[in-house]
Amino acid sequence: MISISANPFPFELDLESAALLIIDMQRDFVEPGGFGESLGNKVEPLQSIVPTVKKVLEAWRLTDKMVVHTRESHMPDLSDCPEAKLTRGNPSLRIGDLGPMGRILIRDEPGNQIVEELAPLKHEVVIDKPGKGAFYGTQLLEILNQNQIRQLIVMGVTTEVCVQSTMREANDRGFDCLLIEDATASYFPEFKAATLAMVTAQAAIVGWTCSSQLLIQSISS
Ligand code: C5J
Repeated sequence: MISISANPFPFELDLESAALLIIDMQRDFVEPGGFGESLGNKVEPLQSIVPTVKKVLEAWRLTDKMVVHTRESHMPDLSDCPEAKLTRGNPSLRIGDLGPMGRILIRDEPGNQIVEELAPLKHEVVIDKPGKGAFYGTQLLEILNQNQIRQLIVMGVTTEVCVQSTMREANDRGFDCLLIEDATASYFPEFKAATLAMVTAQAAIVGWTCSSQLLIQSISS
Protein backbone atom coordinates (compact mmCIF):
# COMPACT_ATOMS: atom_id res chain seq x y z
CA MET A 1 0.00 0.00 0.00
CA ILE A 2 1.12 3.54 -0.78
CA SER A 3 -0.39 6.17 1.49
CA ILE A 4 -1.13 9.37 -0.47
CA SER A 5 -1.89 12.57 1.49
CA ALA A 6 -5.10 13.13 -0.45
CA ASN A 7 -8.21 15.16 0.39
CA PRO A 8 -10.13 14.73 2.62
CA PHE A 9 -7.86 12.08 4.20
CA PRO A 10 -5.08 9.74 3.00
CA PHE A 11 -5.83 7.44 0.07
CA GLU A 12 -4.31 3.99 0.48
CA LEU A 13 -3.23 3.12 -3.05
CA ASP A 14 -2.92 -0.58 -3.80
CA LEU A 15 -1.13 -0.56 -7.15
CA GLU A 16 -1.99 -4.22 -7.74
CA SER A 17 -5.69 -3.42 -7.94
CA ALA A 18 -5.55 0.07 -9.43
CA ALA A 19 -6.15 1.40 -12.94
CA LEU A 20 -5.71 4.82 -14.47
CA LEU A 21 -8.98 6.04 -16.02
CA ILE A 22 -8.78 8.96 -18.46
CA ILE A 23 -12.16 10.43 -19.34
CA ASP A 24 -12.96 11.85 -22.79
CA MET A 25 -9.69 13.63 -23.64
CA GLN A 26 -10.93 13.66 -27.23
CA ARG A 27 -10.67 16.34 -29.87
CA ASP A 28 -14.48 16.89 -29.77
CA PHE A 29 -14.11 18.54 -26.36
CA VAL A 30 -10.51 19.74 -26.21
CA GLU A 31 -9.88 21.28 -29.64
CA PRO A 32 -11.46 24.26 -31.40
CA GLY A 33 -14.12 23.23 -33.93
CA GLY A 34 -15.46 20.40 -31.80
CA PHE A 35 -18.66 19.76 -29.86
CA GLY A 36 -17.48 21.70 -26.80
CA GLU A 37 -16.88 24.84 -28.81
CA SER A 38 -20.14 24.36 -30.75
CA LEU A 39 -21.94 24.65 -27.42
CA GLY A 40 -20.41 28.10 -26.98
CA ASN A 41 -17.51 27.12 -24.72
CA LYS A 42 -13.87 28.24 -24.78
CA VAL A 43 -11.66 25.16 -25.00
CA GLU A 44 -8.53 26.69 -23.40
CA PRO A 45 -9.21 25.43 -19.83
CA LEU A 46 -9.44 21.89 -21.23
CA GLN A 47 -6.39 22.28 -23.48
CA SER A 48 -4.35 23.56 -20.56
CA ILE A 49 -4.45 20.25 -18.67
CA VAL A 50 -3.10 18.12 -21.55
CA PRO A 51 0.57 18.41 -20.44
CA THR A 52 -0.35 17.44 -16.87
CA VAL A 53 -2.47 14.48 -17.96
CA LYS A 54 0.44 13.41 -20.16
CA LYS A 55 2.91 13.60 -17.25
CA VAL A 56 0.70 11.42 -15.07
CA LEU A 57 0.05 9.00 -17.93
CA GLU A 58 3.77 8.63 -18.60
CA ALA A 59 4.54 8.05 -14.91
CA TRP A 60 1.70 5.53 -14.66
CA ARG A 61 2.86 3.66 -17.76
CA LEU A 62 6.17 3.02 -15.97
CA THR A 63 4.26 1.01 -13.34
CA ASP A 64 2.91 -1.33 -16.06
CA LYS A 65 -0.56 -1.10 -14.52
CA MET A 66 -3.80 -0.86 -16.44
CA VAL A 67 -4.77 2.26 -18.41
CA VAL A 68 -8.33 2.87 -19.61
CA HIS A 69 -9.25 5.74 -21.96
CA THR A 70 -12.86 6.69 -22.67
CA ARG A 71 -14.44 8.58 -25.54
CA GLU A 72 -17.97 9.95 -25.56
CA SER A 73 -19.23 8.73 -28.91
CA HIS A 74 -22.26 7.52 -30.80
CA MET A 75 -22.95 5.06 -33.58
CA PRO A 76 -23.08 6.67 -37.07
CA ASP A 77 -26.85 5.99 -37.27
CA LEU A 78 -27.33 7.64 -33.83
CA SER A 79 -29.27 4.60 -32.62
CA ASP A 80 -27.54 4.93 -29.22
CA CYS A 81 -28.28 8.66 -28.87
CA PRO A 82 -31.60 9.39 -27.20
CA GLU A 83 -33.70 12.21 -28.61
CA ALA A 84 -33.38 14.07 -25.32
CA LYS A 85 -29.59 14.21 -25.74
CA LEU A 86 -29.70 15.00 -29.45
CA THR A 87 -32.03 17.96 -29.09
CA ARG A 88 -30.67 19.34 -25.79
CA GLY A 89 -29.30 22.89 -25.74
CA ASN A 90 -28.80 25.17 -28.69
CA PRO A 91 -25.47 24.21 -30.24
CA SER A 92 -24.26 25.57 -33.58
CA LEU A 93 -23.60 21.92 -34.51
CA ARG A 94 -25.59 19.00 -33.14
CA ILE A 95 -24.37 15.46 -32.46
CA GLY A 96 -23.99 13.77 -35.86
CA ASP A 97 -23.67 17.03 -37.82
CA LEU A 98 -20.63 17.53 -40.03
CA GLY A 99 -18.05 19.83 -38.41
CA PRO A 100 -14.46 20.75 -39.16
CA MET A 101 -13.27 17.44 -37.61
CA GLY A 102 -15.91 15.18 -39.16
CA ARG A 103 -19.30 14.27 -37.69
CA ILE A 104 -19.69 15.56 -34.15
CA LEU A 105 -19.30 12.89 -31.40
CA ILE A 106 -19.51 10.03 -33.90
CA ARG A 107 -17.37 6.94 -33.47
CA ASP A 108 -14.21 6.78 -35.62
CA GLU A 109 -14.53 10.36 -36.89
CA PRO A 110 -11.33 12.47 -36.60
CA GLY A 111 -12.86 14.63 -33.85
CA ASN A 112 -13.69 11.56 -31.79
CA GLN A 113 -10.03 10.57 -31.42
CA ILE A 114 -8.12 11.08 -28.20
CA VAL A 115 -5.79 14.10 -28.57
CA GLU A 116 -2.46 13.12 -30.10
CA GLU A 117 -0.37 13.81 -26.95
CA LEU A 118 -2.41 11.23 -25.00
CA ALA A 119 -2.94 8.67 -27.77
CA PRO A 120 -3.66 5.22 -26.31
CA LEU A 121 -0.99 2.54 -26.71
CA LYS A 122 -2.06 -0.67 -28.47
CA HIS A 123 -2.53 -2.69 -25.27
CA GLU A 124 -4.49 0.03 -23.43
CA VAL A 125 -8.26 -0.23 -23.12
CA VAL A 126 -10.42 2.27 -25.02
CA ILE A 127 -14.09 2.48 -24.05
CA ASP A 128 -16.58 4.15 -26.39
CA LYS A 129 -19.41 5.37 -24.22
CA PRO A 130 -22.77 6.76 -25.32
CA GLY A 131 -23.51 8.40 -21.99
CA LYS A 132 -21.86 10.69 -19.53
CA GLY A 133 -20.94 7.96 -17.06
CA ALA A 134 -18.40 5.47 -18.42
CA PHE A 135 -20.25 2.46 -16.95
CA TYR A 136 -23.53 3.15 -18.80
CA GLY A 137 -23.90 1.12 -22.00
CA THR A 138 -20.30 -0.17 -21.96
CA GLN A 139 -18.23 -3.21 -20.94
CA LEU A 140 -16.20 -1.17 -18.42
CA LEU A 141 -17.41 -2.98 -15.29
CA GLU A 142 -16.73 -6.43 -16.78
CA ILE A 143 -13.24 -5.36 -17.93
CA LEU A 144 -12.34 -3.93 -14.53
CA ASN A 145 -13.66 -7.01 -12.73
CA GLN A 146 -11.78 -9.37 -15.05
CA ASN A 147 -8.59 -7.50 -14.16
CA GLN A 148 -9.34 -7.46 -10.40
CA ILE A 149 -9.39 -3.65 -10.36
CA ARG A 150 -10.88 -2.03 -7.23
CA GLN A 151 -9.33 1.46 -7.33
CA LEU A 152 -9.48 4.09 -10.08
CA ILE A 153 -7.15 7.05 -10.53
CA VAL A 154 -9.29 9.47 -12.53
CA MET A 155 -8.36 12.33 -14.89
CA GLY A 156 -10.07 14.03 -17.84
CA VAL A 157 -12.96 16.23 -18.87
CA THR A 158 -15.30 17.67 -18.00
CA THR A 159 -15.02 17.60 -14.23
CA GLU A 160 -18.67 18.15 -13.37
CA VAL A 161 -20.17 16.14 -16.25
CA CYS A 162 -18.49 12.95 -17.48
CA VAL A 163 -15.82 12.78 -14.78
CA GLN A 164 -18.21 13.24 -11.88
CA SER A 165 -20.88 10.98 -13.43
CA THR A 166 -18.30 8.24 -13.88
CA MET A 167 -16.98 8.61 -10.33
CA ARG A 168 -20.49 8.35 -8.93
CA GLU A 169 -21.20 5.26 -11.02
CA ALA A 170 -17.87 3.77 -9.88
CA ASN A 171 -18.61 4.57 -6.26
CA ASP A 172 -21.97 2.77 -6.47
CA ARG A 173 -20.16 -0.27 -7.87
CA GLY A 174 -17.67 -0.39 -5.01
CA PHE A 175 -14.61 1.27 -6.55
CA ASP A 176 -12.46 3.77 -4.64
CA CYS A 177 -11.71 6.77 -6.86
CA LEU A 178 -8.90 9.30 -6.59
CA LEU A 179 -9.41 12.35 -8.82
CA ILE A 180 -6.29 14.24 -9.90
CA GLU A 181 -7.08 17.90 -9.24
CA ASP A 182 -4.88 19.54 -11.88
CA ALA A 183 -5.54 16.83 -14.47
CA THR A 184 -9.25 17.51 -14.77
CA ALA A 185 -10.97 20.56 -16.22
CA SER A 186 -14.30 22.16 -16.91
CA TYR A 187 -15.35 24.91 -19.30
CA PHE A 188 -16.55 26.57 -16.07
CA PRO A 189 -13.84 26.89 -13.38
CA GLU A 190 -16.48 27.36 -10.67
CA PHE A 191 -18.09 24.01 -11.58
CA LYS A 192 -14.71 22.27 -11.31
CA ALA A 193 -14.14 23.78 -7.86
CA ALA A 194 -17.64 22.79 -6.76
CA THR A 195 -17.14 19.23 -8.02
CA LEU A 196 -13.87 18.77 -6.14
CA ALA A 197 -15.67 19.96 -3.00
CA MET A 198 -18.69 17.68 -3.64
CA VAL A 199 -16.58 14.61 -4.30
CA THR A 200 -14.61 14.90 -1.06
CA ALA A 201 -17.43 16.20 1.18
CA GLN A 202 -18.85 14.08 3.99
CA ALA A 203 -15.62 12.08 4.41
CA ALA A 204 -15.07 11.25 0.72
CA ILE A 205 -18.70 10.51 -0.12
CA VAL A 206 -17.74 10.03 -3.78
CA GLY A 207 -13.95 9.82 -3.53
CA TRP A 208 -10.62 11.50 -2.89
CA THR A 209 -8.59 14.19 -4.69
CA CYS A 210 -4.88 15.01 -4.84
CA SER A 211 -2.41 16.88 -7.05
CA SER A 212 -0.61 15.27 -9.98
CA GLN A 213 2.71 15.98 -8.27
CA LEU A 214 1.71 14.00 -5.21
CA LEU A 215 0.47 11.06 -7.27
CA ILE A 216 3.58 11.00 -9.46
CA GLN A 217 5.87 11.19 -6.40
CA SER A 218 3.95 8.38 -4.74
CA ILE A 219 4.03 5.96 -7.66
CA SER A 220 7.59 6.78 -8.69
CA SER A 221 9.19 6.18 -5.29
C1 C5J B 1 -19.91 16.57 -21.88
C2 C5J B 1 -18.06 15.29 -21.04
N1 C5J B 1 -19.64 17.64 -21.14
N2 C5J B 1 -17.09 14.48 -21.44
N3 C5J B 1 -19.10 15.50 -21.90
O1 C5J B 1 -20.91 16.56 -22.59
O2 C5J B 1 -18.00 15.86 -19.97
